Amino acid sequence: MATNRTFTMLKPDAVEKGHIGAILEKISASGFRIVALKLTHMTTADAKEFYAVHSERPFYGELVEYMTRGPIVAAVLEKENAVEDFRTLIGATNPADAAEGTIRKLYAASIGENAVHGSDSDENAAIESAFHFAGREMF
Ligand code: IDP
Repeated sequence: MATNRTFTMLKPDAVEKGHIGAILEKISASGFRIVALKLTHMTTADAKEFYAVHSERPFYGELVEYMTRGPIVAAVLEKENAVEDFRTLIGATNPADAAEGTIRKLYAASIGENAVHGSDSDENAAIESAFHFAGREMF
């Protein structure tokens, strides 16, 4: 397994509830190296573009509203097998189905407000990282 990268966001609900420190600690303790990090606030246009793949889904409007209602933490993470291992660490989309000890099980309230994002492929990790960070912001 090659060392590679994934992209994550701590979503507005996680930031509002004061979980930034706890979630970043869990990410670091799980072997991920933070190579880019910032607090940022997505505009409506940003969220629509980021989640364009879901534009035909019934929850799209709700998702865009949620992701723009407050700041998020965006980060790029490095580890062997980063994309797959991070998806395992965050757990299922619906926290009710997430495994014990996963970030969504610990910190998410619902399938909509599920605390954290993790890229689903190496290709999307690169696209999503470039969406939020300039090359000089990734180390
Ligand atoms: P993922 O974030 O686990 O990859 P996706 O299916 O790609 O899940 O969905 C993207 C995001 O859209 C989810 O993380 C969640 O915030 C939201 N979402 C997904 N399904 C629903 C739903 O049925 N109702 C409301 N929001 C949803």
